[in-house]
Amino acid sequence: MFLVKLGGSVITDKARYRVFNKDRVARLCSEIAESGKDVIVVHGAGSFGHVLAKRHSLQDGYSDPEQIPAAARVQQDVRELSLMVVSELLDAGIPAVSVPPGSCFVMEGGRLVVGEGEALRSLRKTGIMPVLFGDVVMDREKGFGICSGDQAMEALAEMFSPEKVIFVSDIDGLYSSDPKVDPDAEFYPLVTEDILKEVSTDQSVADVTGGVAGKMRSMLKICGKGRDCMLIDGTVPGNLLSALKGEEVKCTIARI
Ligand code: IP8
Repeated sequence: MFLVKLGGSVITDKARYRVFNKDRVARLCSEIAESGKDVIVVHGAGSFGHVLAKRHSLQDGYSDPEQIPAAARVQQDVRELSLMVVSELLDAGIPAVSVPPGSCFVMEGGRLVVGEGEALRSLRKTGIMPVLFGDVVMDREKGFGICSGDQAMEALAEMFSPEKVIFVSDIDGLYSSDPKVDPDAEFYPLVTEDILKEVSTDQSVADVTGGVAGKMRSMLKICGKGRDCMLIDGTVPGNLLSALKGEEVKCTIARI
């Protein structure tokens, strides 16, 4: 089984509130279908989640009644995004259903608690792909918090032991600094804990879940079980298909 995260930067315009990149998502879903692989898709929130979450500090948990309408609004926005992603999967011929983490699970101290995941296992047994995503999730300690799609990836990797894990982003891997502004940025084909400490990872717009550094940390956690965990550029047509088929793709691979 393959675990694929479609990052918020590829499926939305992260700088513009609630702008969905329909054509790109349709293409990525077709690549998944064409690969013929058994895949679970998780997706990020992009501008459907991060813009309002940041404005109302939802990632820090409940502190002010003023946050409540924003928490509900973000849940609504990311559900709408998820339904659009699932529509593209269905159109590509993949039976899929959106499973909102905020409606199905809780968090404890900022960590997602999935438990046995009976519903997820049953969906898969039936041949339906459960699609999780970055969401506002109730937290036993903080009232509520933000569960990133990366956290959902960690939980699913634990539960389903995928043979390969692919993070699809708008960049082809980890750099020493932001390659969009620094032409001398060094590319890292491999990331380890030590490399991550050296790197300036302040490379994202309105992002409440840790940007590139957070993603690399998740990748390092997931790759610990003898499986490839890679970050690829999903803006390049064919990259996801190649990665799923095991062909060479420019990427950063996480290794412990
Ligand atoms: O885009 C963030 O999930 P991510 C979720 O996977 C929200 O980091 C609601 C901001």
